Amino acid sequence: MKRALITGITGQDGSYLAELLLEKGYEVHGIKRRASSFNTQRIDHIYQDPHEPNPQLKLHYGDLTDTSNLTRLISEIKPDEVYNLGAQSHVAVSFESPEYTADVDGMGTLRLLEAIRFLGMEKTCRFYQASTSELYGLVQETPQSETTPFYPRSPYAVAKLYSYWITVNYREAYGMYACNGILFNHESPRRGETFVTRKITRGLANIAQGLDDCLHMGNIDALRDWGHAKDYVRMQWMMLQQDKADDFVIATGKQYSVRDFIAMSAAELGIELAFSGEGLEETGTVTRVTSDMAPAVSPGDVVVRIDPRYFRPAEVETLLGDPTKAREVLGWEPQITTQQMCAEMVAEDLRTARRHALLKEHGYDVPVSSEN
Ligand code: NDP
Ligand code: GDR
Repeated sequence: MKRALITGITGQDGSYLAELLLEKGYEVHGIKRRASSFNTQRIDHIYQDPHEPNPQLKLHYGDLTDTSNLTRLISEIKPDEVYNLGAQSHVAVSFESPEYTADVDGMGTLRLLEAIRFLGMEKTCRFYQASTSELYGLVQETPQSETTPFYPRSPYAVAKLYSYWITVNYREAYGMYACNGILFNHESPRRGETFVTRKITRGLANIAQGLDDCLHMGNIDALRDWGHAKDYVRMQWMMLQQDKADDFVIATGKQYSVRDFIAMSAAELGIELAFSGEGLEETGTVTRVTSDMAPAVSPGDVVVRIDPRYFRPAEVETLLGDPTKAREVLGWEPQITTQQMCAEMVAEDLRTARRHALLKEHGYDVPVSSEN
């Protein structure tokens, strides 16, 4: 039986990857951070009572900033595969906390690689690094492939650039089986609420049910290549099953603007939108409502406004991936389209919004979050 260690197991990708590896018969170990409230919601459905005989999922407290903790865990667990998915993963937040982001997203990777090497496991333990399309930043060619030059545009991307190269370096210097997956944006109903797709699907579902009245957005001209997280974690596992370690771009090869994604999500709720005005004055107004999923919305309602607070000091305007190498070498193809992913996210957020609307109608408190 293979043993895997996942950093970031409580995040979007970590939860899907843990499911996949359990299905494949792995013993899965995950590092979770100590927090003042529960942070395991995404993996609660696969939690196994440690008092039961032979649990296949085991959680350990730890942190990517803590060298001795990581070294001890790797020495005790002796994993065959390490998936480094843990990160301060929000690009806008990295401008607010650049040093912490560098420590976790850059140095954290070095700590893991060095622990594997120091423990003499460099020939037995395979390593996956969660690299990112943000490395391309100010893009030098379109579409972006494994050979496109990098030009990072945020403290997050600069930290991830270090991790990309230190992973390549440990492969070349010590013969480690270490891979970078250069993943383009991928989403799901488990996506963090402050990333743009989830902010949109959740925000519009709340507006449809009368729990909110407007979405406040940043740069809706930004272009992204959005896939489904389930497809992308499958590829993370595939990358560690090859004869030779290598780096791969994972993307759909299709591009949409944030504005397109807003319109696509609204359409899933039976809301037709028209955008008008320019720059900070642009708004999204309801022109037609064609279903009973949005009882609180009427034609003429302004449901999208621009708020400069969500603009970034340096923006990544356009990303479009070329997944040819993944298709040709690994036989990987995404199975879920951007539209299908959007529909799944809207359906899930609508279910929650309906539940909250019902609670509100009967005089109960509805959970609200100040985060956006
Ligand atoms: P999430 O933000 O959903 O998950 C991040 C995970 O990292 C969480 O489990 C979080 O724990 C954990 N984490 C944060 N800080 C630390 C720390 N100091 N020590 C240990 N763990 C920590 O991200 P995703 O699942 O979306 O992404 C997974 C990885 O892939 C990340 O590295 C991200 O940068 C990268 N990536 C993501 C893409 C995407 O589109 N989703 C695209 C390309 C790369 P907690 O739950 O406690 O916050
Ligand atoms: P990104 O994802 O920065 O690409 O990083 P995000 O969803 O945060 O932004 C995508 C684009 O949308 C624009 N945008 C907004 N973004 C947010 N979050 N909130 C808004 O209100 C808003 N309005 C417009 C952004 O400016 C941006 O252009 C994600 C993360 O998962 C990274 O960890 C990962 O490495 C990359 O994807 C690939």
